[in-house]
Amino acid sequence: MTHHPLTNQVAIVTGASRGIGRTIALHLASKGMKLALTARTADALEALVREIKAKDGNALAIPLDVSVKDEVERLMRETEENLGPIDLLVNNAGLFSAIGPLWETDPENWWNDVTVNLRGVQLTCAAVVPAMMERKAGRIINFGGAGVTGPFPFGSAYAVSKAAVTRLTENLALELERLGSPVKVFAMSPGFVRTAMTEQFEQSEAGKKWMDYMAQRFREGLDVPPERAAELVEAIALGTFDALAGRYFHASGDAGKFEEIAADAEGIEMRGERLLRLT
Ligand code: NJP
Repeated sequence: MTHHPLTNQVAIVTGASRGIGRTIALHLASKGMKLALTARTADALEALVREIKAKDGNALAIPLDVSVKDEVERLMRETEENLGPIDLLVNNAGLFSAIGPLWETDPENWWNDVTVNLRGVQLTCAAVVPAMMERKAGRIINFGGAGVTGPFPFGSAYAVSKAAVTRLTENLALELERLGSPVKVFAMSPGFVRTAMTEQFEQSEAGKKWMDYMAQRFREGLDVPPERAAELVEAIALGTFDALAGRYFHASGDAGKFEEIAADAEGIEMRGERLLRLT
C-alpha cells in the first residue's frame, strides 16, 4: 500500500454495505485509512471488511441503525476503542422509500425516510463533534441529494430531508467557527449514480410510475460512477476545501476542478455560492 497523507487516519463511513458508501470505503481503505463501516446489513459489511483486509487494509464492521441514538453512541465508542480518535465522519447512509405524491405515500414511510436521512446525521454529528472539538481536529461530510438545489416531485420526504441536512451542515459549521473550533463540516452530492436507491426508479412499481423522469437519466447515459464521490470525499478529508466549510459540493460538477475551486474560496464566499438561499 503506497503512503498517502490519510494513511492511519480513522474514518467512519455510514451506509457502507452497498452503493456509494461501499465505493467510498474501498477508496479510503486504499489510501491507508482505518475504517469503521456501518449500515444495518451485517453480512454485507463483514464481506467488505474481508475484502479490505485481503488488500492489507484495516476495517471494522459495526452494524447498526443510524437513527437510533444509543447505537450511534456505541459506534463512536467502539470506533475510538478499536481504531483510535475519529478524523473523518462520512454521513453517507440514506433512504428513499416514500415515492409518489405526498398524499399517496404512507405517512409512516414518509417520516422514516426523514428520520434516517436527517436524524441519522443529527445523531452522528452530535456524537462525534465533542471529541473532535476536544482534539481540535476532524472533518464531517454530510450527504445531500435531490431536493437541495430545487424541488424533487414525487420524492418530498427525501427532498425535505436532504435540504434540511444541507441547512444543518451550514448551521453546524458556523457554530463550530463561532466557538473557535477548527473542526470542519461539509455537504455534498455524489451526482446521479446507479445504485439500489436509483435502480428502483426502473424496477419498483412506484418508481416506474412516478420516477420515470429520473430513470430517463440512465437511458440518456447521464449517471456518473460512484468513484467521483469517493474522490471528492478524499479531497475534503485532505483539507482541500477547509476555507469553504459549511458549503455544498458536487462530485460530478466539481470533478477535475478541485484546485480551481479551492483557489477561488474568497470569491465563492463573497458571491455567497454553494449555500441554500432564497433568490
Ligand atoms: O444508496 P443505497 P446510495 N441505518 O440505497 C444504508 C445519496 N445520494 O449508495 O442499512 C444505517 O445503495 C444502507 O444499508 P442497509 C443518498 O441519499 C445518492 O445511492 O444495510 N444505514 C446502504 O448501505 C445517500 O445518502 C444519489 O440497508 C442505513 C446505504 O445506506 C447516499 O448518497 C444521488 C440505514 C444506502 O445505499 C448513498 O446512496 C444523490 C439506516 N437506518 C444523493 N438506512 C444517487 N445514488 O444517485 C439505509 O444526489 N442505510
